[in-house]
Amino acid sequence: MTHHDVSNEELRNAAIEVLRRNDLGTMTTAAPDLYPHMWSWDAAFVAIGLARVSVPRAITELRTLLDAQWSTGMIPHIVFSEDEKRYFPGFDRWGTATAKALPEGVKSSGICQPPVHVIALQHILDRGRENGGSDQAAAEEFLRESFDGWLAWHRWLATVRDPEGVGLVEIHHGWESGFDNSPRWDGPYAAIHPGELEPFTRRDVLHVADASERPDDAEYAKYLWLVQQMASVGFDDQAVQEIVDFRVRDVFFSGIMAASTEVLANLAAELGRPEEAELRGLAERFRRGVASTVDPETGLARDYDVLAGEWISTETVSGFAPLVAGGDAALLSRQRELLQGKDWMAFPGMRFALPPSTSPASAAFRPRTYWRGPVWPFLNLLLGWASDRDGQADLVKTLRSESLQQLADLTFAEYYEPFTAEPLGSLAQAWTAAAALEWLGNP
Ligand code: 2M8
Repeated sequence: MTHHDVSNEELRNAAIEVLRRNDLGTMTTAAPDLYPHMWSWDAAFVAIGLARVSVPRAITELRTLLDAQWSTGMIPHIVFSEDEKRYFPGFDRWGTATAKALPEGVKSSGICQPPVHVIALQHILDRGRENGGSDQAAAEEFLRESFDGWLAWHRWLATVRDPEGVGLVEIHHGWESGFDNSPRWDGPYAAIHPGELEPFTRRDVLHVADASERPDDAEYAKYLWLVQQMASVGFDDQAVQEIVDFRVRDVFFSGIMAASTEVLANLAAELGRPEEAELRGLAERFRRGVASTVDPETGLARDYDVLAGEWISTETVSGFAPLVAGGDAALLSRQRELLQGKDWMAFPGMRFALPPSTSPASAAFRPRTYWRGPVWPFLNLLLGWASDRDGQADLVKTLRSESLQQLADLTFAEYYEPFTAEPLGSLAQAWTAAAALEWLGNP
């Protein structure tokens, strides 16, 4: 199936319509039914897309998220809307209401997601400056107003989640990675044996065509067990780290941390802030941390299971964390070769030359199951952004043209089957529409 007949203008209008339908006023839901709340890293990509349409509305998106920042500096992974019915686990089940660090009047989860936000902030500034006038003024004002919030967020990650300064962010739930049921986490989850769980009914499976596109029940029980463990200690950072059954140094999260902290250092320089040097140092620490995980044989970056004391070697797209982080030229060039090679973008028979979440060459590959194989459009946008930063015009061109063809089916699916391009998961997913808008650029 091809979509030659869809013009860029039609694609743009359809993407704008998806964002409009998910817009609750001051937050954009990640998807209309499956995810009726704001998700942290989705919001960053949504802001990138919105900035192509309305700079003030993009600012509002990041401001809403930042308003939910905990007093510790953590930005929570879900900011709940008033919709109590469709998503599980909701605010009540999270048990964050009594957490000391939760700001007054905010309903959020008690974990975080990768820090893409400052990259989004830079996009808002770029669009504001292109447009000039009130857009520029609003974007620059938002930078000044929000800088301390982003600084606190990055400092929290660098201290609380990397206390030993190894340059890798430790996560306490697969949900924090954003790659929920990726084979990356099969080892750590296999070691978890949930204790007594409060009973629950899943709702996510009601919103997809086929339950096998989502994680299974045993996986969900473990997800909820970890939430219950954290709630039992009031989501206190120190206590969570002591008792939680999932402690992993997440290399892809760390790659984003490195890239984003470098952008924050640039913004600090622009504002003449004294924290610039501190931020450059942090960015370098995380770049090195990410590079230190690379398996010399496969060339892919790895996660580290702290509780088991072992590396996690999987053939997932997170292995390309160095490409996001930036840094060592030889490492990056080897990684680009791998990415464009036969196990990834050039795997035989794929509908588009786009990296699947797990390599089809891996035994763990499942073409239709969520983070176990399908192609995720927002990730390709992130890889494109990093490649553009590093002057890789050819790679950007390929990612862009293949992505635009994929997205021309106008479903804006959460993820796609790599060989048939079948849209899977939720349709009208906000960050997929945002990726289309950013790839299209200004009209
Ligand atoms: C998925 O995760 C949520 C839990 O956070 C879920 O399955 O309920 C992931 O794809 C995550 O990366 C994403 O941010 C979220 C919303 O799109 O959905």
